[in-house]
Amino acid sequence: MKSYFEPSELIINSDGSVFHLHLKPEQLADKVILVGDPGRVPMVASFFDEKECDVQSREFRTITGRFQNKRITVVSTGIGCDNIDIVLNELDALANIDFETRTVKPQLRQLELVRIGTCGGLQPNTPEGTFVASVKSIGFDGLLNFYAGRDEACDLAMEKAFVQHMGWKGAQCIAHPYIIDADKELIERVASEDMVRGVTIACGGFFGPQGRELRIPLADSNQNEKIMHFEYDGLRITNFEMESSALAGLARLMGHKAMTCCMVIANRLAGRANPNYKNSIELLIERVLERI
Ligand code: R1P
Ligand code: URA
Repeated sequence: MKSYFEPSELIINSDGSVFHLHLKPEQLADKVILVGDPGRVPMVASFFDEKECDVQSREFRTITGRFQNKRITVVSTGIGCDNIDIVLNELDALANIDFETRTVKPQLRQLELVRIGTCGGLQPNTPEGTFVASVKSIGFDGLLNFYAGRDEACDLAMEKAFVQHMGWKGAQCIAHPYIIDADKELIERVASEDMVRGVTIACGGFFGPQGRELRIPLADSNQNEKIMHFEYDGLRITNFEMESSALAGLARLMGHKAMTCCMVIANRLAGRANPNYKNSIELLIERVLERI
């Protein structure tokens, strides 16, 4: 690992905040809730007893405050694993790099990261409104493949079985999936008894990568059919979203605890969707705030 991070590698704004998030080190709590939609940030913070900061930059809105004596930061990531690369690296820098000396702090500060999102359900036990906690994430996004330690962190046997099941060989291997576990203790505590334990595919897109075909045909016309029938070690793939793999993967490599839980808003089996989900996600938010 490098011992000093040049200004081009870790960009710090003139007010001492980190480049994209515009957050300063002292504004970050150890417990962090990540949401995709910036509009979900004030929704989470509406449960806080007090707020200490509210910072907005691009799609990244951050509020830090207190919920029942717990200091919590809620931050929006926008859509996609590319944004998770920015948010996770900047949160980790805020926690573990000294901004004065631009060197790694001697003691790891471990963050607890819980993503609250929305997703598409793929199985009979994941209709609209279901809360799914991702025990494993399958990354169709490729992000973790750029980091050393990826093979040690991932479930290589399941990756092999999945690619074989999909029949994706050579040039037809349209995704090079990486499969990564969420933090087990966090899953037990936050998912508790009332969330479905699932395997989530995090896609680099909402349409083609999730098997949605509008005017352009898919490269693999049986993609979702095969995904729904994949079984490994008693596990089935339950849902599609777009961030859980990069979150679980980067957190693992950085030494943080992370998990994703999502509310199903699109039932891909039945062909139904609930676009008016915004009020019903409050129950999921309350459960995470109680348990984080
Ligand atoms: C797509 O509509 C977005 O919704 C899901 C997906 O992961 C993607 O970000 O999560 P959020 O509701 O948290 O954004
Ligand atoms: N988010 C996704 O990524 N997919 C869905 O189907 C619904 C929400």
